Amino acid sequence: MRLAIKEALKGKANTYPNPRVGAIVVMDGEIISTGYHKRYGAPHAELMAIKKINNDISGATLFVTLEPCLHYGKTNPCTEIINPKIFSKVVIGSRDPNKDAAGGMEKLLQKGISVEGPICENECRKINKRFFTYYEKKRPYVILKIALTLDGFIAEKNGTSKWITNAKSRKSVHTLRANCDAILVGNRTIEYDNPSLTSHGVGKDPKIILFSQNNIDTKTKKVYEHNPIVLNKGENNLDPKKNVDEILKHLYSKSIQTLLVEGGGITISHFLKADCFDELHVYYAPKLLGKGLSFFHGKNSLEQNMGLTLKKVEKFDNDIKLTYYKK
Ligand code: AOF
Ligand code: ZN
Repeated sequence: MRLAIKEALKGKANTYPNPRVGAIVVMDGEIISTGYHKRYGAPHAELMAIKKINNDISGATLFVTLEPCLHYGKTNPCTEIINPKIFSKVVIGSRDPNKDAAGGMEKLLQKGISVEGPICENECRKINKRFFTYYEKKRPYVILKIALTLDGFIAEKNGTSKWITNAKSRKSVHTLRANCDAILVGNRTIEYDNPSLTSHGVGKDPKIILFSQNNIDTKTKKVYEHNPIVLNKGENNLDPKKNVDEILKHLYSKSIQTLLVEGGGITISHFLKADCFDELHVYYAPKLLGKGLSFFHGKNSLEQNMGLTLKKVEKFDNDIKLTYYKK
């Protein structure tokens, strides 16, 4: 199964919003074929591995990182191509959380194939974190991104924030945007910064979501060229948890699998206070302000454990980026 995971990883970010899936065919203890899902809309991993084997064999085992699908989607169900004359066993790494496609395990049993697993489940789930979060929690996978001076400010007191981080850091943000379905900011960010919120040609542009405290009259701003969705805080204004839950429910219904929250402090703080996010990306630039707009508007104590694990440290010339995962 670990080799099947290695296969799956070859799909990189190209399979998104579909999962990365790998498959391996074993016969008499030897690997006779491998396959992976190459890109969104392309044949599934199972077909990629099965099409390369000789149809005269029998008693083979198929290892696949995700339960084979049972639905007619962009391809025929994978359960249809797993022939009991060839395969006596299928070992799966994880069950499919997508209700439209799930149920392959039972179907294979009905066909007289023995099914084992899930095995290496944590590893198999880890390679598709966004996919599992979206289908299981029924909300987008949430990434919070913030750019800070060394003394922890997101802007000067008057709102000026151009630029805290350097061009290389900002380029990496454009790549991050291209890998997210939607980007959410508060109306102050629109007023102060007038950002485009696009991927600047790196890849596809995320859908823009404006989180508004009251009605905003910023129609002259760049984001309005991109048909943004405007969400009003409404009556949940004072309750971050309710507010965030409502936003995420709405975005789930719009099939947004990954949401990038880019600030400012009030909007990011809503997600931090609601304790509802999956990753926190912090850029630090070697600048000091002394006084400025702060990042977090809550009142935590040092005893508070935010449940963050440092996953990556990157360097962009003199800036650094810290990536934390939330438990
Ligand atoms: C994949 N690749 O290797 C496997 C998948 O959009 P469709 O019709 O290609 O179906 C996508 C669903 O099929 C996906 O969400 C997952 O539930 C299931 N299995 N998908 O893209 C694969 N095995
Ligand atoms: Zn399939």
